[in-house]
Amino acid sequence: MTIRPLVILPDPKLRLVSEPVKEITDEIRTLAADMLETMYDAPGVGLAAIQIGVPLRMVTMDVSKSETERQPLVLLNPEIVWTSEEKRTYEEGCLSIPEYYEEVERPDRVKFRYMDLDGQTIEQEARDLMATCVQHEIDHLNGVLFIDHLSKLKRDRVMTKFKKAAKREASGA
Ligand code: K1U
Ligand code: ZN
Repeated sequence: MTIRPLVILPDPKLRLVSEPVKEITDEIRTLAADMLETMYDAPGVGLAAIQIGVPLRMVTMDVSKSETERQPLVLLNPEIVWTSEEKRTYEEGCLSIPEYYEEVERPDRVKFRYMDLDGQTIEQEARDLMATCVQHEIDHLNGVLFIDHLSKLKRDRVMTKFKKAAKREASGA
C-alpha cells in the first residue's frame, strides 16, 4: 500500500468528470488500498480517486470515530438514488483545499447505490456525517468542489488564495 500525493486546488484535474470503473482488476484493488492508506494518513473521512489524480468513479470513506475499529468502505460507481427534503448544514473541509472550512447546506439524508470490490451492488441509507461525506465525494466524481456550494465572493477569495500559493510554490519563493 502506498500513500499517494494529493491533488491540490487550483489543479484543473479536480474539474474532470471521472469515468466509470468497468472491471474489478488487481489495479483497481491496489488503487482502493492506496486510496484508503492516503485517506487515513491525511487524515480524512473520505477520498475520491481524482484527488490522487486518477479520473475513475471510485471513493473511499470511513466515518467511524474510533481509530482502533476502522470501518473502511470502497465505493465503485456510487450514485445518489434518493435525497430527503430536509436539509442540514455541516462544516465541510476538503483534502484538496487544505485548511479551509465552511458551512454547506445539503440534504439531511440520502440513499446511495454502489458496487463493492466483490462486484456486489449495495444500496444504503446515510445520515449525519456519512450523508454529507458521500455527497461531497460524489461531487468530486463530477468535478464539483464544496466551494461551488458557497457564494461567488467566498469561492473567488479561496481560488485567489490557492492560485497565489501555487504561483509562489512554482517560483520556489
Ligand atoms: O473528499 C475530501 O476532500 C475528504 C473530506 C471529506 C469531508 C469531510 C467533512 C465533510 C464533508 C466531506 C475530509 O475528510 S476533510 C477532513 C475531515 O473532515 C476529518 C478528518 C479527520 C477526522 C474527522 C474529519
Ligand atoms: Zn473533497
